Amino acid sequence: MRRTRTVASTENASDPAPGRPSSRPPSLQEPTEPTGPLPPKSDQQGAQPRTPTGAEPGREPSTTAQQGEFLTTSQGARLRDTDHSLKAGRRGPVLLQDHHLREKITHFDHERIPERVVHARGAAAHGVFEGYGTAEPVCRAGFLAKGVRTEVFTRFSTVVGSRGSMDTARDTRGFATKFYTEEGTFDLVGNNIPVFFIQDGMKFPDVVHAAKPHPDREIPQAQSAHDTFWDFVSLHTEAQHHTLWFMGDRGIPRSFRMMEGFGVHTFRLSNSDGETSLAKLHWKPALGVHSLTWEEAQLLGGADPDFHRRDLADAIESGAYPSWELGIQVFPDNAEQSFEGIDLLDPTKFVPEELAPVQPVGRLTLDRNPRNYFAETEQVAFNPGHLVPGIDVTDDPLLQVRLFSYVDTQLTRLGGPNFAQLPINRAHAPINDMLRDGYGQQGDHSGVAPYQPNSLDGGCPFLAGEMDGALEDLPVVVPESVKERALSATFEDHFSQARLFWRSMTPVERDHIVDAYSFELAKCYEATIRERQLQSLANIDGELCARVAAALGMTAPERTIPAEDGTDGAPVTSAPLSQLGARWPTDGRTIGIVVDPDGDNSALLALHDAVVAASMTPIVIAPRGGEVAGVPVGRTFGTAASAELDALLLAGNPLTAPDARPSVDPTAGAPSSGEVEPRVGTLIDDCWRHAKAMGAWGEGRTALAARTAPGGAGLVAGEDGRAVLSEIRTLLESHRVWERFPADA
Ligand code: HDD
Repeated sequence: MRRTRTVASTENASDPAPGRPSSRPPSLQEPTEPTGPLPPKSDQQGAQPRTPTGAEPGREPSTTAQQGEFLTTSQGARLRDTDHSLKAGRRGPVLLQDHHLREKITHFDHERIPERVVHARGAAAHGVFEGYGTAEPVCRAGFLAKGVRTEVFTRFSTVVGSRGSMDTARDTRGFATKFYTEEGTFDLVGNNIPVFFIQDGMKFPDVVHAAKPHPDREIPQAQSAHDTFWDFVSLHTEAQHHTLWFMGDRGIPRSFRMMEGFGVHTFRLSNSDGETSLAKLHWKPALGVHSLTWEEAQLLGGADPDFHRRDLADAIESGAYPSWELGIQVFPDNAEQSFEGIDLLDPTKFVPEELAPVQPVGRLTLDRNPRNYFAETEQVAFNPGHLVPGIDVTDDPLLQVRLFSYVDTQLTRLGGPNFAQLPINRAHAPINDMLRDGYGQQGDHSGVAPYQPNSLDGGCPFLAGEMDGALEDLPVVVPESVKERALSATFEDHFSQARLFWRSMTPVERDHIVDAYSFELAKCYEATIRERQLQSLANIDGELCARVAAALGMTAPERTIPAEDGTDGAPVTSAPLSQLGARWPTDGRTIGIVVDPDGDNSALLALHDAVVAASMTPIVIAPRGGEVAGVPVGRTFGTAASAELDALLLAGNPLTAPDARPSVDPTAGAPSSGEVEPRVGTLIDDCWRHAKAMGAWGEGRTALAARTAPGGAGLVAGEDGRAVLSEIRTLLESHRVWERFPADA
């Protein structure tokens, strides 16, 4: 059946009737007069997978852009034409009366909404949370009860960059989860770092102004490596601890799937007997915590700015669903609200797991990609004030200010007070509020008495009692005090936990931290800022300061604040802070397989399938696109990049450069027969430098041996691709071949 119509012209009698071929010369024919649905393009024919991961594209109508038979206006009137404005004559002026034109352009003009003032760039997924029931002794929230499954939506983000900035910038990552529970929506709006920049929300605009691009030239984008940022953190030494975390590897995660998440603040939990505890909330990723190298992060910023977004969507689409365990650290709800000398209301402090173990209370699994980025990921509105019975806030002065900020920002960003009615923000619990009218109101409320109590609407709705699962204002004692603009003296130590973090790092992680500070501070023009920051580093740790000062060619200052390690039972190091040393599942890891299409590829399909069966993603890399032995080529030699891969396999082909093969690398010179193909050689070199596991078999071993050190760590040479893959997978469990990084480089 034909779905399109041609324009019936009333002006030119010589025009053909609708649907008939035009008699005008081809150059004068309208370019857009399709007479039926276009045939599929050649790459859409046959059984070729069309999604990036090879998953079958959705066929149901809800996954198509438009539904219904005819294109209509927003009022449902069917349209004959949507390509031509209504004009006074073919070449005449456009008529104001063209309703469809005005509607189309007006709507387009207003398609954008303000991006988030922070956390503008993000990616999200739907999923499910299942409670273990283990939280019951301390928390009565229904969604934590054993076996209860709750729908969730999680959005990950960078903080500083704009909506179009790159994913791999060095930055803190947001980790915000909306639990659509039966008792109302609970939002856990956290980060991938357990401490925050500032102790009082009053300073939030200041730290954000300092971190965002300079207001005169609006540069640099999505960077902390600039004067205003380091000016702020060196003047506000409370920011030093958080900054150290993201100067470390956690500032450049390998994947959203491989990040921890933290609620940061201390929350107050209550159980069904009304007993309260203080608690910190943690997300522990099933895949472990892993990072890019700084070089990879920078390269990906250009080669694939959507790296994290793509990684999340591809993993979910291919069935490698990321998951995290929710855990709680529980502390007695004492009058001081402190634990082992740590003020639990100070958001620049965390509690080492050695002092309070993280107890698992449930599991989050993300298993569905959003269908529409704008409707879901862009319009989702989180708020740390969205709480459920059993979970309450504390007096942390950062959290208290957040409780104001999140609703306030949505009023501008989402255009009015009814953003909770947007589908992604709608609670899954029954809603029976008395909020009325306002911009964007979708409700058609009945009744005459939206006030409480009333006698005209039968007194409805009624107030819930304790037994009806009502939110409770816990009877917390507010100590007698005076109004003042000040912080508690227990917030004054800005350095000892930063020192704990630094000392808990392995040598290679310390190297990365030194390199990061050296990079960032070298980008600051003002010497006074560098000097002041070195002073803070000296107060954290002398070795850290000396190494950064040496890299900057500056003199390391002496510490001005005494180090107080080990006081109050605080550990000097904390093992869980390091990302190294354990082994993790390899689900969703990306394996590059370099092949020569002219070689023997009889085992390639089986190898490809073995990678898929191991829940990893194979990417075949060949000199040209198309297919090799029934496997689609994912990258050509010219587009493959080490940064995109977790490991590299060199299939049993020679991978040498024939004399005639042109080199794309002008510095490589003309390769002679027998040399490793230059682009494959560069790929091997990069994978070596990025400490990727590499394997080869058959003739592929020659290429690997030619570009790597004999007996080098993380290299696997064998006779058979499947056996090599198995060893590579074991190496991948440690994420990288850490031995390749010189410990004292
Ligand atoms: Fe915030 C967004 C996390 C302090 C004000 N914040 C935002 C998001 C995350 C966080 C993950 C993105 C949510 C999304 O994906 O839509 N923010 C944090 C954490 C903090 C924190 C972990 C400290 C522990 N934030 C904080 C303070 C203020 C804000 C102190 C203001 C005083 N945050 C906002 C905001 C944002 C936001 C301006 C921007 C967009 C939005 O809220 O919806 O209101």
